[in-house]
Amino acid sequence: MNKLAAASSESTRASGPTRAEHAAGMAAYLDDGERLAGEVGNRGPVRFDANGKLHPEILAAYWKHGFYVFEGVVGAAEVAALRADVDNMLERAPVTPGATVDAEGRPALGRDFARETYTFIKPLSDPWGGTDKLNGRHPSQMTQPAPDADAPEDVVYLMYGMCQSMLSGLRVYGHPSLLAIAEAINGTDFVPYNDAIFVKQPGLGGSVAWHQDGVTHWNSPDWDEGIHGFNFQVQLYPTTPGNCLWVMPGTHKDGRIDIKRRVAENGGSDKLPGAVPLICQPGDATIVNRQMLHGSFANTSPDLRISLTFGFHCRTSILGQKGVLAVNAEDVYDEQRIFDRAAVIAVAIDARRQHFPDETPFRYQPFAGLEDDFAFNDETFGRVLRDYNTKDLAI
Ligand SMILES: O=C(O)CCC(=O)C(=O)O
Repeated sequence: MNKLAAASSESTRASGPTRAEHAAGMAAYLDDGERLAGEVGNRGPVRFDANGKLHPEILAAYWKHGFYVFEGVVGAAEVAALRADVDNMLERAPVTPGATVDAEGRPALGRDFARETYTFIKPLSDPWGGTDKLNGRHPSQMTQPAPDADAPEDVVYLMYGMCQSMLSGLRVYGHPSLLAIAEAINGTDFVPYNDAIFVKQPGLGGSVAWHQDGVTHWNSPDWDEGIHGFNFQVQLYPTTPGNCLWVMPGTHKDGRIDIKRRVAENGGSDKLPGAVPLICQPGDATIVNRQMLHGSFANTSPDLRISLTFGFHCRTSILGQKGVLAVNAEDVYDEQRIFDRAAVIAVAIDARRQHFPDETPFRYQPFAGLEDDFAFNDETFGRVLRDYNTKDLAI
């Protein structure tokens, strides 16, 4: 029995322009964004220095623009395994929001997990913009095109808990290059945030209204450009200007932005000038500073996007904070809570080591010497991985 929330649809059916009208109305903006993205650059393969640390040029480029596109981080075979596991999660979703069985009549995935696995929305809708959901951090609603007549009533928007529901998801969480990037940005004692899989089906996927992710530290005397951490997105399919995440370069330095006003000053249009699309190939991984202004449009394009999204923080940003964006708002992030959630990284590294024996595993400093206690096996699945996402460290 699900203790926290039944899967219900988070939005109401949209009635804006048709899908085709929306796509046509986006075309010039998408072209402009693609051109601007080419000018900014900030992409390439991951590179390390002689000491095995992320190359300082990449780090400097990340801190300058607030994002980076790492090309070809995850290999083709691993992407294929991730796609298969994501397909399985999608097939095993409740057949309708709140149902206990999937479309085949089998028990839906995650009905015995403590935290709901799926968020459903109405096709092409914006579930959060202009609402007070998620601390009201999406103040302005995006255009909500009307879906085609044959669109389903509800579509999966997000899936949670990839480290317990997808073996390939657990393994990618322990990817040595990704963890080395996290360490370079947030220090050797970095800690996890959460994970979510964004599902943007062609002609159905909803938007994510313009927002900044962080909610806790905007007025902190210790505020800096990295205090709210960053998110990875590992892309399983090519991403295009029409379906991808858009970011406003440099805005991680700007403090809290009046998004409502920006949209108003743009004539009420969500096509904000200056933003760039994060165009990727399968296996590319992006990093986006959680203080950046970012968002994505309803997917009226013909292309599927699946983005495995997971973030990391500096330990100092988390320790002693309360769980504003967490499942339980009263949670306090003490040493034990951080240790318990960070243990997922240690188990993920071992799951990866077992699967890719020729790869050099990442050494996660907070668990150095504790590797035997956090090897991947049935016992740690129960002790560490099961319902790990009730312990997310969200700020
Ligand atoms: O991928 C998307 O469309 C939205 C991602 C996002 O908003 C986030 O990672 O904070």
